Amino acid sequence: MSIEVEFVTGNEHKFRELAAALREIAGSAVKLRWRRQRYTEVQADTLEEVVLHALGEIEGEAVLIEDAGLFISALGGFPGVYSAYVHQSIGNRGILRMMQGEEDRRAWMVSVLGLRLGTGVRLFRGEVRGWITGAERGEHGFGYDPIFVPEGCSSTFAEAPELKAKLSHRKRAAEKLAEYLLSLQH
Ligand code: ITT
Repeated sequence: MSIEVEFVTGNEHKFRELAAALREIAGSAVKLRWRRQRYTEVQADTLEEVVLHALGEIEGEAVLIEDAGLFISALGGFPGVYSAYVHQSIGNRGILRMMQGEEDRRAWMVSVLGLRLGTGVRLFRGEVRGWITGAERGEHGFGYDPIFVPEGCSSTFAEAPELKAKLSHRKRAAEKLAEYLLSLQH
């Protein structure tokens, strides 16, 4: 038996990463299809609120969406829920400028996956701690990957995609999602 879920996102990188993670964890028991669609994100205080609101707007029997973000300790958690806007406007270089001279480089990336199956809604949260580099490094990945190094490592996610596949916020959220979807099939 296998369960099919539609991942609604305008970001192909997110789809590829999540599909690969689910394949690795659940094999063919979970099938992820990509519904390439942008949707409006409300401005809210948490990624969870953004996801819950968006899930209410999107049609479908088995749909999944994700809101992700980068949270920087020295900036009080900024850009956080504003991550998409900030990346579009000032980008990684803008973040690095804001962090110039800052010794506290701690940061964390968060993924909140929202699943709606029929009328039931569930959220799955994944988090990875790390720090912000002094310059952009690496060509892989997307978004903030060139400036984020996971805890205990020395490469950015953009330099080491295998590291990202193993311990990213998205991978951790995918583990919880897969566990839930597999539990429905027993
Ligand atoms: P959808 O909303 O259509 O799913 P998006 O790219 O807008 O796609 P988010 O709102 O979840 O995705 O992402 C917020 C920002 O964080 C955006 O600028 C992304 O590029 C960035 N981001 C998300 N996941 C990331 C990751 O795994 N590594 C680096 N940056 C990431």
